[in-house]
Amino acid sequence: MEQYNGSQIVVLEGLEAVRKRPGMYIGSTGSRGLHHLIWEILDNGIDEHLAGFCSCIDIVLQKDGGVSVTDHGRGVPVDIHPTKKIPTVRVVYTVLHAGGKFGNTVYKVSGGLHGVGASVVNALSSKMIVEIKKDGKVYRDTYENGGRPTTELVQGLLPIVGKCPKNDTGTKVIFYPDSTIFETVEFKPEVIIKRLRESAYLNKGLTINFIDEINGTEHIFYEEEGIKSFISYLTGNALKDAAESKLLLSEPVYVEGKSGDIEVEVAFTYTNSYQEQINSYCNRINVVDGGTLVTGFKNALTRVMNKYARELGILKDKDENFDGKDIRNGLVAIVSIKHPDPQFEGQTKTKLGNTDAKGAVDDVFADEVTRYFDKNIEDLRAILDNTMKSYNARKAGDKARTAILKQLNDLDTRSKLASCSSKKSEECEIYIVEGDSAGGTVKTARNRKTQAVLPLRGKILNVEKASLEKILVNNEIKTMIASFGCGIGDDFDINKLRYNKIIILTDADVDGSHISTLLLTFFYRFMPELIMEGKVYRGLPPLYKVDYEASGKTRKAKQSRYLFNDFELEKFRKEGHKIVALQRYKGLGEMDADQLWETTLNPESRILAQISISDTIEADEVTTMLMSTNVPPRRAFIVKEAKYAKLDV
Ligand code: 1YM
Repeated sequence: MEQYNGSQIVVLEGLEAVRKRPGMYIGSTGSRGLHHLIWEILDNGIDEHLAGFCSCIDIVLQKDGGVSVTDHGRGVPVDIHPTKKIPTVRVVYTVLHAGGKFGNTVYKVSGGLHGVGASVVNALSSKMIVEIKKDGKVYRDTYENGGRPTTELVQGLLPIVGKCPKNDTGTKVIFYPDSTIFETVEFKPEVIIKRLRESAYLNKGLTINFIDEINGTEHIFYEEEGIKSFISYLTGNALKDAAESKLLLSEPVYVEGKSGDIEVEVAFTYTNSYQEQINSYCNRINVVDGGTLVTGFKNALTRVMNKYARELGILKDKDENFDGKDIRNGLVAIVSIKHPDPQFEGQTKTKLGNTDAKGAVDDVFADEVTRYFDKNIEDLRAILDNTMKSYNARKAGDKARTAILKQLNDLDTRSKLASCSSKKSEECEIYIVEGDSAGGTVKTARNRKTQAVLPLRGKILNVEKASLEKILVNNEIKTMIASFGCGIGDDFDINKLRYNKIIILTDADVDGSHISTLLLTFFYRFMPELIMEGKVYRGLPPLYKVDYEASGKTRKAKQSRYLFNDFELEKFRKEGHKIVALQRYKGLGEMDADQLWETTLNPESRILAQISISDTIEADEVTTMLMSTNVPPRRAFIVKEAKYAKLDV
């Protein structure tokens, strides 16, 4: 074992801090956090591609539970670090770097939850091996138990463990996630594949090989046309699921350019749907909430299209400009920029704040797309045609909608809604409950002052393909909008919301999750601010009630406890309690009012999962998936991993 000098002890204290609060560094210790370890190492390899030194990365999901990531770049430096006096590679893997910025490559992946650094992965691994090929030599460093070095240095340097051709260079990292830290250490190939595909689209020319040794499969990702092919992939998916969807352009439009230090790429097409979808990336990080780069794109698109509409005589002198909304009707776009100093804003750091990004995207996109349309007049006409249709439909719809909305305000909701007596929205909550019978129990059990209950009968309308006018005819939805009090679509005003929390409460079965997904789809499409502002929650009723004798020393009194999932049950069993009785709840209906209050309604003891949109593409894929009726919806796609508290009763 190595003797640690002073600085190494400080280093280990840093890594110890990561082990104590892993959530702060990788978001969670669930499956999402686990996969984050791979992205962290992978991003270092991708940085090397971006710096121009690496065209191929290999990832192997090993049978022994390890993951190996290999790039063929320069290799992490192995020389002695000027201040730390240990090999630079060991600094990279054992020193915690604030913000994860290290080295001096211009476009490093950093910000948001990314870029916490390779040392965090080491801290959360039971074992890690780093192998570097450089100058015809192979070096290896090894760590155990959260980053403790196990390789003895020779005069401050790593030992040479082999030889290789001089032109064979690169970095290989193998890590084994620590099973005492993660709730699961099982990687999901489909999650990895999705991410690698996205990486290939965002890094054109990079080849990513994925070998899944556990399932015996291999995948190669390579996208010569980058985000242009990404658009084809996204719309291709939508078209497969909805036979009636059509593309308005023969192929996606792709433009690129540079403004100062900022590189801009945009690809887009149009479908005949009512929605617009703009996915934005800064330094390959998905900026879910958009920001300046999206504003720049929208401004330029609106300006350019209006200019053409006038030149072609579609808009006359006396006509007002087309609204951006009409121009973007059916749009599917990707805006990707590379920025030397990105500022990510908002609570979740998912919005770009740099003002220069707005101007850069606006300039580059306006110039380049004008050049494109001058040569491709039929694409231009197809889009303007579509804009005109949207404009006319909106004008016609406006009248009908105003009438319905007016009627909504007068709607008598008392028949279904059990409202609460308080009028202070900050203390009020509304439970949307599956079915009349569960709704009845919730009505009995609730706190009448602050908790309102709205039982939903059967399934709500699938809103994905329906226009707003059609949706407003649906009774369940009408009641919901009327209860919330904040309007819908363009007329939505979150300040008028009557409740501080909207809590979806369904059974923990397939039907329940379908209803819950339909509701989320509705919110996502027509009241997205509800989700963005963190107003929407899912109630998590317990799955089990155990009666047990505590394994403690003195008292052997019988106790009971609610457990919320199988993971908790397994953990509880491992704790060695003697289980006397185990009850599995099949639905909300099986609980009496007291139990329901204690486990699901009481703010002191209930568990709520806040809904957030963690990934626009995923959210859109789920809503698209819902269009085809026979695909079972995936659960929990935008549910933040819930924290499972124990409830002692
Ligand atoms: C599978 C993971 O980490 N590759 C990698 C990392 C680095 C370099 C090359 C690199 C960067 C620089 C100079 C530079 C890193 N180096 C450092 C640091 N793959 C993987 N490949 N030479 C090599 O940024 O200037 C941090 S990461 F700081 F040591 F230079």
